Amino acid sequence: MERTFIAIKPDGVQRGLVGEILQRFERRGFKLVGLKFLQVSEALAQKHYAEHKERPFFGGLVAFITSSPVVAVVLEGKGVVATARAMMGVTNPLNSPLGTIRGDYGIDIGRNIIHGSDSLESAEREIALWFAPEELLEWQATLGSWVYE
Ligand code: D4T
Repeated sequence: MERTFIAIKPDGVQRGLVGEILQRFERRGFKLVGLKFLQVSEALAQKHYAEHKERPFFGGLVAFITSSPVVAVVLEGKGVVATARAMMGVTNPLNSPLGTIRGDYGIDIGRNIIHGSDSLESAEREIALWFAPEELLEWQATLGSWVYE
């Protein structure tokens, strides 16, 4: 089954949106397989955002993600990579439709509340970066047959 990596960024945590955001994914039917609350190190932030190393906003991005705790999540389910991105909205919250997480709660691009892997390859890389294998739980969700036919 497909897996994705989600991070509720410092602004999402500080604004008390952790429960609300996790609830949206749970209610959609996606299964939690990893969940932790952490202070992101400079090294992890730099690796996570490595693709943006040359961009002018890179320094600010690393400073922001390390500024206050983050909730790291691995979700599992059919089509979860693309669907989680659709539920988040687009990078700039002001351009995100109402009903999406960024569209409902954000304004500025540098305070866009949540990160989600943008492809299966990114998901695999990010899950390995943020979680040790033993932190990902294999468990049977008994509601599964009420979510999948
Ligand atoms: P993340 O990676 O946080 O899920 O965001 P996206 O996948 O939607 O967008 P991204 O990788 O292009 O940007 C990463 C991160 O950088 C911030 N950002 C982005 C910024 O502060 N200024 C900018 O001009 C851009 C393009 C927001 C998200």
